[in-house]
Amino acid sequence: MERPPVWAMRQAGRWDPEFNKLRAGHSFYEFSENVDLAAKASLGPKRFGVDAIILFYDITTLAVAMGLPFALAKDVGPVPERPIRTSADLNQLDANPDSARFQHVRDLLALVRASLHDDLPILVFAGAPFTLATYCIGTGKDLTATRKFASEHPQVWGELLEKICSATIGFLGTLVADGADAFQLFDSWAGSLSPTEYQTWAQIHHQQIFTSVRAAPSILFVKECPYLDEMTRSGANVISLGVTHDLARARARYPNLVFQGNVSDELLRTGAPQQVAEATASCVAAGGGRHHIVNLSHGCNRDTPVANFEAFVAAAKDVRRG
Ligand code: 1CP
Repeated sequence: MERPPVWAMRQAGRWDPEFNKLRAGHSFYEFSENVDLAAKASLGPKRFGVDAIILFYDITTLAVAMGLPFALAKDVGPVPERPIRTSADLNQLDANPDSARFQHVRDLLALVRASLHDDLPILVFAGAPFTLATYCIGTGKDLTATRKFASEHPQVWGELLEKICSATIGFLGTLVADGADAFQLFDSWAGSLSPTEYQTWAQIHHQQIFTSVRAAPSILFVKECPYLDEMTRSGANVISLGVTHDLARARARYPNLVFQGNVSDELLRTGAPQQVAEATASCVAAGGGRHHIVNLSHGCNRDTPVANFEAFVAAAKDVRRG
């Protein structure tokens, strides 16, 4: 390929009217565990010309497989039926769930692979232990509440991170062995941690996961992460950048790393197609044409106009001709 590939985090989602049609009338987990529907959702963005398909499930899918059921609360996000509080709660969580517990994801991978006939690579993903743990204790991106929990229940918190780390290695290792072409680790909310918290709650787990799952290329995403050097030392092959990072400078500093990003997801939500096209062209130029995946700074927002997503993909693909 003579141009960098393009795809977007959350490329399948509520910004896409075709996705909403499919999703109507189903609860989130019922929908994502229905292999036919989840395959259609995963494949939907293909019509926009993206260069990879991301399997449709959620970071909480693994927690469900570990034994913690979730429901999707409207306008909030995933909420556990019974948040983890005590070591008794923790004992209910399986750190090495049998792969039958996420068989629907394995079946989804097989079905999407059969439908694609090797046209496009398939990406799988997991939440990193810190971000997934915040959902398991019911705090999500409320860092003050997460810190309070961690200081009041240090042992439960530490063991929860360890358990999720172990389950994540098993989950991603299984999907990669099943034929996933690359995997992404999302530590969405770790970018707001202090340096010490980042080290103990995020970085050591990233390193463990990237050291253990080596059979496919790996991507690390931390939303607007101030610790870029730490990210580059995580062992991931690809590092996601946000709007607070300078892609050209990161490129010069780490010539051999692959960078993903960093067109503003906010611009896709609020800008005009022409502005999106210009920002995407600048992003491709800043990436230098190699070792770069054109992507957004964060997931595609639900209010993103379809015309802007189209402009993003088209501009990424047009650059060499322009
Ligand atoms: O009704 C719906 O369909 C709900 C929206 C939604 C979607 C489309 C949720 C609930 N999950 C998903 C699928 C999903 N989640 C994908 C596959 C789609 C694709 O990429 O094409 C992926 C990669 C995720 C990952 C995910 N879920 C992350 C990490 C990436 C990120 O954006 O930071 C996180 C933090 C979640 C939690 C989550 N799940 C759903 C919502 C609304 C949220 C965010 C809640 C919050 O903001 O706290």
